[in-house]
Amino acid sequence: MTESEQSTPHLTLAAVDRVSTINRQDFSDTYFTPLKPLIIEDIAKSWPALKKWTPEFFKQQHGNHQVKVYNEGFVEAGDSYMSQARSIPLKEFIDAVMTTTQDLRMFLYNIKSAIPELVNDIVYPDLVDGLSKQFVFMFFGCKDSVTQMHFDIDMSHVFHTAIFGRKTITLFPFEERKNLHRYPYTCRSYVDVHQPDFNEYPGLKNAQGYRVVLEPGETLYIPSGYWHHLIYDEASCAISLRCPSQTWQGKLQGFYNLIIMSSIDRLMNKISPQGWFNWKKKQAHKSLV
Ligand SMILES: O=C(O)CCC(=O)C(=O)O
Repeated sequence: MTESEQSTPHLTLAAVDRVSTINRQDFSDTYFTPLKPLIIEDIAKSWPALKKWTPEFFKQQHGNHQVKVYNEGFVEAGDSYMSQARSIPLKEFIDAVMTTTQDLRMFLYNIKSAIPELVNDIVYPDLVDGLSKQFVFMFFGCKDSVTQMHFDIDMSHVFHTAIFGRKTITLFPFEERKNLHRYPYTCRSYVDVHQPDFNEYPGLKNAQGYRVVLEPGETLYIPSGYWHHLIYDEASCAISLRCPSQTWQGKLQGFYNLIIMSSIDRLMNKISPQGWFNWKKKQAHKSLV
């Protein structure tokens, strides 16, 4: 293990490289093409959002919007990715964020379609081509929220900027799916990366990943297909900008995941929720996927 690596009992986690700024060429050569994560400290420095977006601002200016909120329920048998949501006014959610500690999050909230004026408070970085202007996702949650280990179904590259609130993020390359005991036909793994159980999930002993604490104002580049697990160390609001995978392999994988894999999972969840979940669990424990 090098000096930059940390380890919880046997989990091998390297530190993520960190720069204040980077030019397009260096980013492409060292991180984007080889799919290596990076923290970029200054991407968001000029974003009005950094000063303007406080819980109070959202409550005062946009409190009457209905928003979907998620909790740990979306890991239960029979639930597809993104199920188990309930809808509440944003001001009610903000009250929960400001006064409680619990797993309660707005997840993949597209500000471009929901509150388009918010997009004026961010500035698209000039690091890559093809950043989506249509999908500008906000992730907003109470202290102690947890976004469980998953990879993004469409295999996009993600630039995740913390507007406020600190998060601890654990990352693994897509190729570590066997070691993470992926549940087949899903983009989910149920391993606990903070208290790893090597008896239940022996593949974890071989998994090679990264861990980073993302501070407010910093941007984490999450390469296409990377697994990510997030703990909200503080009440937190973040924005993810995304662009499609540049490789044919990534594009095909994204197409397969979205059109075929998720349809099969949804169908089987309807036909036999518990049976299907048990089968996936068994396969995941065998590490066959
Ligand atoms: O911040 C979160 O809770 C999840 C972020 C995420 O999964 C993403 O940006 O793709």
